Amino acid sequence: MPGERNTNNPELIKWIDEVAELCHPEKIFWCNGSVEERDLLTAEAVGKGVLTELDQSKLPGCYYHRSNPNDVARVEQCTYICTPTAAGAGPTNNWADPAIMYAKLYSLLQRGMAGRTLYVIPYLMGPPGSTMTKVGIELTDSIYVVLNMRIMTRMGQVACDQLGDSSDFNRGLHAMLDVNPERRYICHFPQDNAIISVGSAYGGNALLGKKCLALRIGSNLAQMEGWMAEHMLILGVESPSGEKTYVAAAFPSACGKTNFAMMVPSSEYKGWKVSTVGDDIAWMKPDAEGRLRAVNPEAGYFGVVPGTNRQSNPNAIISASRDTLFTNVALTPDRDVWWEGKDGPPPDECLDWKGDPWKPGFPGKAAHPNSRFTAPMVNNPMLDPAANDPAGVPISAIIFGGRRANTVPLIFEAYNWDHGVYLGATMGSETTAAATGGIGQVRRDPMAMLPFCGYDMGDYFRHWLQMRKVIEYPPRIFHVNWFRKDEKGKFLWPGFGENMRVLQWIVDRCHGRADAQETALGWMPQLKDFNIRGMENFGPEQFKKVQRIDSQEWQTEVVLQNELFIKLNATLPKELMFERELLISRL
Ligand code: OXD
Ligand code: MN
Repeated sequence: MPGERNTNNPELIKWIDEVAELCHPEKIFWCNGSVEERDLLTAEAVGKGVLTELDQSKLPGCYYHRSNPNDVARVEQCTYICTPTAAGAGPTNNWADPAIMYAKLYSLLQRGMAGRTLYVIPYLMGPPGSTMTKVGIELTDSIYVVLNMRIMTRMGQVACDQLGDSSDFNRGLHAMLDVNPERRYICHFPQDNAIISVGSAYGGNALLGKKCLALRIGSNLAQMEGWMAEHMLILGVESPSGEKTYVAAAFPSACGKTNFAMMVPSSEYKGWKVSTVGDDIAWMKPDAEGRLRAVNPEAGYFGVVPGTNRQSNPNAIISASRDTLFTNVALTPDRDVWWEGKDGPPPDECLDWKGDPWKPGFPGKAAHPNSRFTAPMVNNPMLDPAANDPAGVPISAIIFGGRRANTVPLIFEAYNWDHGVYLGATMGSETTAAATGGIGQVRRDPMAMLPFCGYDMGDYFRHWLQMRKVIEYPPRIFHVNWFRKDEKGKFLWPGFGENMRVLQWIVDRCHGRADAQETALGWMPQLKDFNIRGMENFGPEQFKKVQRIDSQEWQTEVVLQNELFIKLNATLPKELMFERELLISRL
């Protein structure tokens, strides 16, 4: 029967009893992950107006959701790391004393689920049977969260089976309360392997497996257990001769990780195949042969919708064409979805993401800039055959990148691991709509982990440096910038499928085949080392521009890079200060 208890795990039952006593739900529903359960909960969500059924002939299994307009993105100002000391969280996180925060949250949660259902979601982060996989239990009063978690994780019986009677699971408690920004707290208690999130139903705040467990708690577990929890996509590249190379890449939120992870190589690259292991998170650990292996802990994509179309990301369009939830896009009268940047003309009329009538020419956007699709990864035609492999995939290259209109060249390679860590640690990017706050300012976002590292950032850098000692064959480290502009504000690099040219140089470097020139920033391809054959409007002149190192810009950049280092002064590893000195002397 759907909803019935499906485990006898004593610790789990005890914890749920305690939460039920605190929150007073009307009933408890244990999720088993079956299709029957999905259909039942979907029908209930439609009945309650939480979901709207889309045109099932066009979009089978797809539903539409509109969130509270005050709740559309991650809220970094309400996100806390509650470690015993403030130093544990470090200067880049909001810290709260665990006892004080638990007391505040418990008082908010008193009878916080009265008249509502408490759903028990057992889930896995990682492929079933993998030694890297972790079990989480999310307790939530949001049916929307249940249906999202069902797509984003391996959820239900499979997780109960992996857990057995063990007490080693992450305890995640989520309650919407009155979805009030004044009572919104996303709190992490690493020493208890616990998360409490209240007052929001937005993905990154409420789907606790993703940012909360896989990154903030995950980074703590990784540091203790000797592995790496990173905000990285994982993709495979197969050459025409069948050689397969895997790379992991860290770009800040909403900088095209999903597009890159699902890239279709441009027409020049017939016979080359890119395949997706993951689009957002990588858990990586050295294997017995001394190579770094990665799994994608997730089972779905929670992708940014605006700008997604058949040209920018055909595989995302296919992935989101069935069994997908759309959040905060626009709804057309014929129950289709629309967003800015979708293929074809805009609808004559529709309802915008707030539910208000919208027509082309209206001042506001029809879809929220951070509107999302939640799609199962099995829908992706390019899903890598090893995406469910418990052993993970061997990583040959790590790529860091940001959104930078100037200063940073298209591609260069670090001299060695420590220099690569420096490149990651000094990453900068212009802010986007994935988090609330200003858009377009450059902020330092080390390893794209600024909002996600669950402990002191200086210690996190130290952990990166330490990992080199246990990886016999470390991946090479690269830096990319797809977003450099010319003096007229036009992008210098076409991006999308043409990024395969950059990927080819990276892969060739990994296999010791491509040449490079030593520069102040690192190893750089010269024109002879980089394939621009068949490119329209991109010749030697453009290559020179997109790769240019402007010493004036770099003088400013090294000063700006130091701002974060000064903030992290107490724990910043010496190696990174030396790398900075070396860079300055090379410049
Ligand atoms: C995301 C993010 O949703 O990074 O993946 O904000
Ligand atoms: Mn992300």
